Amino acid sequence: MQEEMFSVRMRAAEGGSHEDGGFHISGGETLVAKRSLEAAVQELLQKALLHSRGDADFIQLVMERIAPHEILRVPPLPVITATAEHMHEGRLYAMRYLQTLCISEQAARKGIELLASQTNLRGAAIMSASSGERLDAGLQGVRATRMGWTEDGYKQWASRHTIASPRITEALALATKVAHAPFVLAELCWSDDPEYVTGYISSLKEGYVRIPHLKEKGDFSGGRVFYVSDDVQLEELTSYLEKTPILIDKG
Ligand code: PML
Ligand code: MG
Ligand code: MG
Ligand code: MG
Repeated sequence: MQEEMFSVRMRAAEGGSHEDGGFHISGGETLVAKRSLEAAVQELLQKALLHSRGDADFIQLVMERIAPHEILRVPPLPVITATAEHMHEGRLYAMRYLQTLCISEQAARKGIELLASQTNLRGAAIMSASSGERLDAGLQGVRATRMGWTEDGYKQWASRHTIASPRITEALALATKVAHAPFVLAELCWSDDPEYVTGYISSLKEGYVRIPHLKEKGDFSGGRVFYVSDDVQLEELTSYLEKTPILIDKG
């Protein structure tokens, strides 16, 4: 018999809920077997409570059972770390590298400018890879959820990667799900955590490329941009990102 699986998602804000204008502190999500649900909830709760963006006074945790037969399994994207000694070099690298992934110069610039100008972005911006126009409805952002690792997949990956940490493994699971999304050409991300300056550009084509400096320490800016092709069907894309359950499995 297949094990029961649960999707867990957390969001936390300070000064009230996000809807009431609170400041976004942290979000996180995973997909785990029922027997690991308590541990997963505890880990996400800790993430919300111990975040360097602030002191959350609104924390929401949602758990939903997922039918095992609906879950797709994919291996993690390969991980590469680029060289960038400081933010200027990191952003220049990102500008150039995005263009090798069929993102126009204008869209690459708009994506970087968007992340640099947002300190309270919840969910990812959907952006046209050709024009750089933002396409998510009402500029509300779209959240990728319902993804996690299989135990074996995680063990194998962690045994081969010394960089394994909760932050990176969560980001890699999300990036892997997003890379498999219809219409998505690439993702650009850096954390809105003022203590964490490494970001990444990921794609199905080239994998997960970490860029050590995409902002300066102390900066609260950050978030995610999903670059999409001109033929994008937003409903199909949003439904995949929010609903399709994905487990990252052994490579
Ligand atoms: C986040 O923490 O919100 C994003 C994490 C980016 C991880 C980058 C990396 O170190 O690979
Ligand atoms: Mg975060
Ligand atoms: Mg996150
Ligand atoms: Mg794709």
